Amino acid sequence: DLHGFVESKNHELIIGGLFPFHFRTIYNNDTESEESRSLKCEGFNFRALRWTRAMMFAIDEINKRMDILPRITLGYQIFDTCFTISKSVEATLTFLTGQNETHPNFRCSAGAPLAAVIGAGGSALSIATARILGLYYFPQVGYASSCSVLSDNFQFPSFLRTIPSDSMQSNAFASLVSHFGWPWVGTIAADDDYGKYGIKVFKEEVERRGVCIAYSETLPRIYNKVEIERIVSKIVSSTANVVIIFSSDIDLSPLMEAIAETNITGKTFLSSEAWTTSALIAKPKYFSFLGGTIGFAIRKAEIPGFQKFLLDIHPEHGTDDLVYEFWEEAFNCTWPTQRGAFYTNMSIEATVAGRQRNISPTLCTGKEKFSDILNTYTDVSELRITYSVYKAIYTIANALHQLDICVPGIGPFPGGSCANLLEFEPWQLMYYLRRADFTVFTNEKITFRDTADVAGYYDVLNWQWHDNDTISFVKVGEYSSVVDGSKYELRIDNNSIFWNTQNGQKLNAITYRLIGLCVRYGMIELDTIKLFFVRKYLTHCTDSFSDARECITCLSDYWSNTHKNECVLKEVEFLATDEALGITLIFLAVFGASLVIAFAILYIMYRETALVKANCRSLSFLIQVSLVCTFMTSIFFVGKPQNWSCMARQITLALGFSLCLSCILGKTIVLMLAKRAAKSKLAEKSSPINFKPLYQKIVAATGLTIQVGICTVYLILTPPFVYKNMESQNIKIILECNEGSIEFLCSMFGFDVFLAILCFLTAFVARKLPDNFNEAKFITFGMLVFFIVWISFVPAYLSTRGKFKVAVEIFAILASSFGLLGCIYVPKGYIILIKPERNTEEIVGGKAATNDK
Ligand code: TCR
Repeated sequence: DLHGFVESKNHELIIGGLFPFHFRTIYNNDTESEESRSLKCEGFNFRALRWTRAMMFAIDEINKRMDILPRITLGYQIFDTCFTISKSVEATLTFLTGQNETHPNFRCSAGAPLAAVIGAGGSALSIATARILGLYYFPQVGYASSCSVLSDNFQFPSFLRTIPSDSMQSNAFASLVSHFGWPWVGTIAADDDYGKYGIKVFKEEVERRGVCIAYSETLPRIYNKVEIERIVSKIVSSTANVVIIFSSDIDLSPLMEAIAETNITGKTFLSSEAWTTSALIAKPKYFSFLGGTIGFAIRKAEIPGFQKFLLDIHPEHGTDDLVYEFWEEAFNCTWPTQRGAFYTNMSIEATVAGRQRNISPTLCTGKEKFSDILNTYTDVSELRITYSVYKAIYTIANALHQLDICVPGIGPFPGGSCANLLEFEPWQLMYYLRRADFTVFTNEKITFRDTADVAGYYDVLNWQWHDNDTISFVKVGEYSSVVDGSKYELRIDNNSIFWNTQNGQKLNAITYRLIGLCVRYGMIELDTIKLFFVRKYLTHCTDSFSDARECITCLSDYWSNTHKNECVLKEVEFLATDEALGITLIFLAVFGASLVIAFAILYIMYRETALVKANCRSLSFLIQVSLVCTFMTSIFFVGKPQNWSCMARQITLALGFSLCLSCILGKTIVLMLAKRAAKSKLAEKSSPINFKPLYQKIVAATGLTIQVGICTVYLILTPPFVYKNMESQNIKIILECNEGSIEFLCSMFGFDVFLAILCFLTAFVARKLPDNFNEAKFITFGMLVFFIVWISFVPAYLSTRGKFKVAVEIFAILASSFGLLGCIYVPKGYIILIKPERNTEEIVGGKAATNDK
C-alpha cells in the first residue's frame, strides 16, 4: 500500500520516478504493537507535483515525437518519497521487485520493463537509492540531487544527474563572498548530505581566501524549538552580517518562522539553489529580513505548452489518489465521493502525531478554477528543477533512442552487437547514458564529462520587492564557465542589487579590519577592541591561540584566554595615579616637598639669625629648592608613562640630586677647610684660610653644570621612551620607560654618587669641628643614609617587576630625600624654633665658618 503511486497505462517501456509529494512521514510511536507497514505522509508539496507533471509532460512529448523512439511508447511509474530516506528506499526496492513486497526480483514491475529511474529529490535520498540501484548497475538520473559526493563514479556507478554538482555552487559562494569583500560570515547547513557537504566545500574554499567563519550551525533534522531558537540567537548576536544557508526549503522553513518572530534586520542571507526561488520561503512576511537575499539558481527555461499541460488536471479525469489530494489542498475543500474515508483515517493518525490536518468542511464542486488561486503548482515563472526533470527524461529517452538505432555488427558491445530495446541489460543503457550528447530545445547541450555531472551554470538572483506585495527574483549576475568548462567566473551587476540594509548599501567590509597574523582566524572590529575566532581549539597550546591543526600566536598585544580559543587584549600595567600605592607615594612626595618649603619659610623668617647666616645662606636655599625638586620628581614616576614623563623623571632626578649634592659639597669643603684651619691655628696660629662664599657657589655651579651637560647629551643622543614590556609577564603588558642608553644613565647617577662620596669624605673630615652645632656631623649622617638607601635600592630594584619596580624607585627617591631633609634641616629647625638661646654666633661657631654677607 505505497501511498502516492502514479502509473501510466499501455506502454512498452517504463521510466521510474521518485518525487517528494509530501514533506514528511507521519511519526508513528507505537510501531511495536503493530504489524510493520508503510508509513503515511503529510504536508502536500505542490512544487513536487509540478516536477512530476514535467516528467509526464516530457514523456508525452517524446511519445508524440517521431524523431525519438518512434517505435515504442514510454510509460512511467512514480512513487512518493515523502522527503524521507526510508520511503525512497522502499520505493526503490519496489521498482526492482515489481511487487509491493520488498524482495529484490529484477525489473518486472508494472507489467512492462523498467528502463531507468529518475530522482530522488534530495541528495540524501538519492545517495540511499543510488547505493541500491548501483548494486545492479541500474541507471538512475537525478534531477535535484546536487551533493558533490554523488559525482563519485566508484561509489555510485550508475548515477547521473542533470543538475550541476554543489562543489560548483560552493565555489560560486566563495567567489561571491570574495567579490563583495566580506571577511566574516556565518554558515547554516541542513542536517543532510546536501547541507553538510555544501558548507564543507564552501568553508574549505573560503578559508583559502582568508575569510573567517563566525559560526557554523546545523539545522535540526526533526523540529526542535530549543535548537532553532539557539540558532536564531546566534544569528542575531553575531557580528557577522552575512549568513550562508545551504538547505532545502522544507528544512529551512522552521528557522525562517522563528526568525520572523524576532525583528532582526541588517543581515544579508545568501541562499543555496534549493531555496532561492522557493515559495515556501519567499513569503511577504519574511521580506523584512529576507529582502535583498542573494542566491544561486540553476538554469531556467520556458517550456512551451507546459502551462496548458499543468492546468489540464482534474480529479474526474485522473484516477490517481494524488490528484484528489491535490485538488482538496489547492482549493481547500473536501472531495465528496469515496475519498472521505481515507482522509478521515489519515487525519486521525495525524492527530496522534500531534499535527492536525485540516479537513475543510466545504465540499469540492469540481468547478474550482486555477485562475482564482495563487498556487505554486501553476506558477511557471521559475521553471528550474522542473526543467531539470524535463532534461532527465530526455537524457534517458535519448539514450534509449541511441540504443535503438544501433546497427548490428558495428554496435558497441562484444562482437559489434547491439542491445534490444525491449530486452536490454541495465549496463547497456548505462553505456549510452554516459555517452549522452544532445541538445535540448533551449539549445542547452547535455553531456556528462568524465564524471556524472553536467556543466555548471548558475543565475545569481536577488530578492526584491515587486509592486510592494510580491517578491521577485531579479537576475543580477551569473556564474559560469569562461572557456573550457574548468575555469569559472562570477559576473555581477553591482548596481542592480537591492540591499536590505539601513542605508541600502552593501554591507561594508570596511567596518572590519583584519589583523596581521590572525587573518585567517579572527578579526578585530574597529570600535570594540574585540577579537573573534573561528576555529575550535586544542588545549596543548600555551600562550598562543590554538586550532585543530596548529597553534597560532596571538599578536603581541594579545594573549589567549583561558579556553585558548581566542586572543584577548592583554592587561596593561603601570603604576596608576588612582590606585592606593600611587596615591600614597604622591602624598608622601607632596608632604616631603611641603616640609622643605616650610623649612625654607622658616629660614626666610629667621634669615638674620646666626644659624641661618652661617655657612652661606644662598646655598642652603638652593639645597631646599633641589629637595623640592627631587620630591616632586617622584610624581613623574606615577601614572601612565609618556615619552615626556620618561625623560622628565630621569633628568629632574639627576639634576635635583646633583644640585643638592654640589651645594652640600660647597658647604662641606668650607667646613673641612675650617677644620684644617682650626688644626693649623693650634699649630701655627697663623694663615687663616679664607674660603670665599663665591668659591662655594662656584663649586655648586660646577657640579650642576657638569650634570646639565651630561643630561643634554643624553637627551639628544638617546632619549628615554615609553616601552611596552611584554617579555617579563605573559598575561600583561607592562608599560615602562626604556632608558635609552644605560651608559648615559649610569654616568648621570654615577656623577651624583661621585658628588655624594666627595660630600661624605669632606664632611667626615670636618665632623669633629668643635662647634656646638656641628653641621658636618649631620651631613655625614645624611650622606650615610643616602648611601644606604641607594645601595639597598639596587637589589630591590632588580628583583621586582612591573609597577612595583617603579614603586621601589620612588621609595628610594623619597627615602633619600627625607634622609637629607631629616639630617640637614631638622636639627637646625629644632634649634631655631625650640632652642633659640643657642642660636647665637658664639655657640653656632659662625666665626669659624664664613659668613654669608
Ligand atoms: N539539491 C538538493 C535538493 C534540492 C531541492 C531543490 C529541494 C535542490 N533544489 C529545490 C527542493 C526544491 C538542490 C539536494 O539535496 O541535493
